[in-house]
Amino acid sequence: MDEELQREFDRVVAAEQRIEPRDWMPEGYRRTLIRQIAQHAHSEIIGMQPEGNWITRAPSLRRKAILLAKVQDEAGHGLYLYAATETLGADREDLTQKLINGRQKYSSIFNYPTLSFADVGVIGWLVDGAAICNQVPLCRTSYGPYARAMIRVCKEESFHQRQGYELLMTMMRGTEAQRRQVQDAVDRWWWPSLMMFGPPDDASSNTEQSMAWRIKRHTNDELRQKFVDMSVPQADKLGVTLPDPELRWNAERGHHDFGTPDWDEFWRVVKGDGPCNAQRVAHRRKSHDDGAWVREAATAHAAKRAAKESAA
Ligand code: BYC
Repeated sequence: MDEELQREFDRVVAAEQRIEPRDWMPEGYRRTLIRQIAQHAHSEIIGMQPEGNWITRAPSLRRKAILLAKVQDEAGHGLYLYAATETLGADREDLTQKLINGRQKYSSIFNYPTLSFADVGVIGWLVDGAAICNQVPLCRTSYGPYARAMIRVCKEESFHQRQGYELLMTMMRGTEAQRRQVQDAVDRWWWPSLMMFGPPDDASSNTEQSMAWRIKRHTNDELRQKFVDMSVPQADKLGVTLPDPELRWNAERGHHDFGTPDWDEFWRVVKGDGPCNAQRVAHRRKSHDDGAWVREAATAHAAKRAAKESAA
């Protein structure tokens, strides 16, 4: 029986059809999806903090409204993704506990500080740009609810990226000090953005199996290369220098060559020792605690209603 179910699963995946919540799936597939989607959800929720830092200090009403909308979108992305994990049998409260107890990961990128308003623009351009590069292929991931969530997420991400690029264009047309601020932000965010794609393929423990299951559609290095190739002309147009002396066009490969990210730094940040890890998790834990009364009130309300309905 199990063999038959496995054959059907393999057939659906190979035929580029979608596995749905009601379908049989190997336990490892379910676990891998919960791991990846939960990390993705946590990243969206933790990712609200670095930019949220600038909402009260945005330089104009227009910039504040844009930033508010973007940060709210991220909360929405987190919710779709937590909902997708629930279709796999995960429990959202359990995932939240794992995040605030440091037992589940979120993207390394959100452990760096946002030091100036130019960081808001650079996060939009580079961080959301990297997110799009990584997530557009996930619209074709083999698990239906994840693939469908990604379609909407990607539409919103592309607005996020454009708002960032437009902000930077505006600053680059401004004063010399503003241009310096943009360059400084690019210098700080470039390498961490390359690290978002995960470790090099030969150090990526999950890629091979995730590619076979068509959860991942490209390897970490393939997507990182795509991102570099995409960003170089954008940096040129913006008038900033990407902080990599080894970055150059390789006509033979038809791609840019580029330097090696500091993988020791990456693993330190992933293991919890980045510039803002402790602060990000503490903030998330406090928000969760502060929200306890809302959850209690909602649960009490639901129980009362259920009691009323059953009495009626
Ligand atoms: N940071 O075998 P690998 C966003 C972990 S949200 C931390 O290659 P995989 C946005 C990895 O989990 C951005 N940890 O893993 C939000 C694994 O550890 P475990 C998030 C990382 O899963 C708000 C180990 O290292 N995007 O863009 O095959 C505002 C070995 O790695 C990282 C997603 O989550 C990292 N950067 O590939 C703006 C997209 N990289 O779990 C923007 C969905 C790796 O075995 N996720 N690790 O203990 C994916 O596409 C894949 O999970 C990854 C990693 C490419 C990220």
